[in-house]
Amino acid sequence: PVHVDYLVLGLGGMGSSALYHLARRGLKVLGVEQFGIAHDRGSSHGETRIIRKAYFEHPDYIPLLQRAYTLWEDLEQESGKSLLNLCGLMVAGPPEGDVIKGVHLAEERHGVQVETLETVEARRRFPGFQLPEGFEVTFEPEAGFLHVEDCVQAHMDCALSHGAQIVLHEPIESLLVTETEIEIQTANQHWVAEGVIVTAGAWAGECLKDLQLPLEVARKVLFWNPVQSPVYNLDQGGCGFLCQMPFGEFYGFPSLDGKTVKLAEHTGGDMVTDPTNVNRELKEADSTSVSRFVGEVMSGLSPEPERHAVCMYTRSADRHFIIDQHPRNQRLVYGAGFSGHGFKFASVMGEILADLVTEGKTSHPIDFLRAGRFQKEDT
Ligand code: PYC
Repeated sequence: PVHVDYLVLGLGGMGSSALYHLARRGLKVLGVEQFGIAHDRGSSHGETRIIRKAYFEHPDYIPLLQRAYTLWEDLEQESGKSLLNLCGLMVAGPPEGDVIKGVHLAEERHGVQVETLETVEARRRFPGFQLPEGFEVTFEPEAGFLHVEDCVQAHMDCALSHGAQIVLHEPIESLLVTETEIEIQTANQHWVAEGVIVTAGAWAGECLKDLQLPLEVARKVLFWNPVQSPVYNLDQGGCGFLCQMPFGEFYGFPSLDGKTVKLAEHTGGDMVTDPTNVNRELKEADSTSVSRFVGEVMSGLSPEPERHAVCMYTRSADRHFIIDQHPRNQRLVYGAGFSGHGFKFASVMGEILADLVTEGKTSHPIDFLRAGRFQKEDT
């Protein structure tokens, strides 16, 4: 086998960042990816991802988000690319729902800046949205979106300029973890690494099958629907949106081209048994709930999509990320189960995973994301 210092398995959103953080520290690192750079076969494609700090999923994510914002800005500087657009995010839902309650908790615990709008004011501010009576509407001015493929490309470009090596189009056949060694086998290569970061996205469960992580993969369809009004245009004050409806959670982005709005359902999705062969064709039932949302809420948008893309969510049992070290060998570090809300954290996840594999610890508060939480009931 060929001996390497550090190896990152999977160079999507999280892996490209981990590769960058290791290379930036002057370490010798090899990245291995089964597809190409910034590919569209996993979970980090489709033009845009939301970034926000009023993190209704759990307030413990907020310190990580503060650092994620800084690191995205640093990456913009280093790569010379514009990655982040802080156009703001409108969040709407029933006042007693998890989403609105969670936004206010973020505001209270961490002082995240959020405006709460009365119904009349909300209708005036967001004329493209006819929200149900009784909904509460918030607006987070420092939220916005990331250009997802550009972020992956920027991490890769900067990692390569710091000396990272990469091998593309090389699927893994086996990952063997013993107390003393970590071995990786592909059809053409056999490596032994001092430290390995596994960021395999939808393939994480298979790569780390000895850990029996509670993960499931969902097929998620992203839609671009034609605009019939300029109200959603980014250059006319259009913003991101996330709405908790009685029939699911829906989110989307301002129109970047003045022709379409990208939107999707965050909830639901067909289960995927083989992520390599996920169905990328549009089925009739795929657009039902998004078309209903558009029909009921977004009068300036056509309910029929013009195009679509298929990506995957890898959901953990509690929908929170799983960041940890292998119990048999602490130098095998992994980030998995990003559950459809992880991309915005990629910049800081790379830093955390690099800390864990080099130092065995990180100063970032990640204990709430450790895998041990799933064993609590047995102990
Ligand atoms: O990460 O903010 C997010 C998000 C919302 C819906 C899908 N992802």
